[in-house]
Amino acid sequence: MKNTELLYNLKGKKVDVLGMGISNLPLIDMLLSAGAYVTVRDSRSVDELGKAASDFVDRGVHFITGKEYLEGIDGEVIFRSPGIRPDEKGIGNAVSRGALLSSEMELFLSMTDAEIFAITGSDGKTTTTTLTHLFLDAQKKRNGIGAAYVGGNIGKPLLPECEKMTSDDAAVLELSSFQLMTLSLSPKRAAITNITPNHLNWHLGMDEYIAAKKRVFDDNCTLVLNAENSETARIARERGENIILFSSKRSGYSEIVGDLKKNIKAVYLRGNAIVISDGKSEEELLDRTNILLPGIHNVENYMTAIALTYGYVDRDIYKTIAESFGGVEHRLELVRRLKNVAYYNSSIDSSPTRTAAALSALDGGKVVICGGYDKNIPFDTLATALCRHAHTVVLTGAAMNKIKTALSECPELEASGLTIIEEPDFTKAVTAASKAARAGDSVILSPACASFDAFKNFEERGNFFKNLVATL
Ligand code: UMA
Repeated sequence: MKNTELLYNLKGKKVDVLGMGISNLPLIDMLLSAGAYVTVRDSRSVDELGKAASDFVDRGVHFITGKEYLEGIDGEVIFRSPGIRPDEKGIGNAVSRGALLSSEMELFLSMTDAEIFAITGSDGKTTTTTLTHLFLDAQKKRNGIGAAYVGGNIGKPLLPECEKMTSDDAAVLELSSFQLMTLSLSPKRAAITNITPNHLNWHLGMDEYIAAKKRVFDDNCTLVLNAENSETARIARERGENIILFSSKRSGYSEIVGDLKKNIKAVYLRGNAIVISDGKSEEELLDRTNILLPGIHNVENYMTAIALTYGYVDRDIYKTIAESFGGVEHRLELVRRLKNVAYYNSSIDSSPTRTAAALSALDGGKVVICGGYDKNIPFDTLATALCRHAHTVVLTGAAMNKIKTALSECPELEASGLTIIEEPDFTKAVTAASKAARAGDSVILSPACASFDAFKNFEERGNFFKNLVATL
């Protein structure tokens, strides 16, 4: 491990940890072991934060909680949780006083020796991150040298693993715009799967959101970009070199690369074959019929992960994993077949584009359960997707009325014959969906919204749904 002294330099220093969630729990433990004086600041009380917080109190951690939790920050170093905006007044005051603003992820990046593979984007980043890790992990095991780690926004902080990492290892990171806002990376390879409006209740606007996503790459890394998304295509034009562009719609190097000529590769479909080309020759990497996961968006996820790992991974590994990988939990996860109806849990679908992608991945009649916490994003794309792909939608949660309005304004509503059922109670919404389903249909929980109106997170919502489906 390089830079061990970074952590141990904090011995005897005052450190403020903002937010005690998934990211910062192991950090607090490591700071205490390194001899720092730790103050944890969180809008939630020690009681709400639970046993982990009271255990930290016993170990000497000072807690400041409640409405004014960011007032009077006096540490030399501040570690920010992803969900806390860096421009909060209390943080700004501390920084102008000379405090260093950092994060658990930044500390990890400055301490690790592993090669970094970084993935961000509005949709598809968790599946792409998982695939990238599976590919590299299989290759490292085959070679018998090094290991592949996976972490970040996917839900696993990697800081505690840092000590055992060497330059033979790879760390695959899923990074959110919240994390990227204050991060500088030096990845070996980075990917932006796509950029569509998301988290606009947290970001000040699209410009800030896009600027955060662009922090995932530096001048030296190879950058993987989606040629079919207007924002990522714009980034490709701005950068102009050292890019792997992928496209599931166009076929052929020059069709995708156009005028960009400097060290550009393209990944695309030639018939069913996913190929890579440098403009001179094509190399076949995987047949899409080997991919177990449904939908063209999953073909795109494979294209991204293959582009990220191209040159690092033997071709047969792509095939072995494509044939066996059944998907990440809560992402179009098949829960049960009952009376010839398939029930899918896609609780991760917390944006309209994600729901649209999930719906287009499944064939046959569909009943969709939609709604949840309102992130202040437009629902017109969701309304169109529902009209095109579903015969019934069951609306629930806090955003129910907003989605209903978007549907009533959708020009395709009348011709689609979509049945709209309103059921604020989530349990009753699931029952209503099962009653509306006909033999051969799918019932899909694909909320197009975050879960925080009724659940702790999307996992809790997905598990609750799975339990309800089990009792139908
Ligand atoms: N908190 C405040 N004030 C705030 C925000 C949060 O006091 O304004 C407190 C909360 O009470 C909580 C603590 O800060 O106790 C930490 O909350 P957090 O949600 O910011 O951070 P973590 O629990 O560490 O979780 C974060 C990611 N959450 C967010 O970015 C909101 C997790 O992604 C991620 O898995 C985890 O780090 C990994 O280390 C979740 C997510 O929804 C799944 N991410 C978004 C997405 O994928 O679309 C970005």
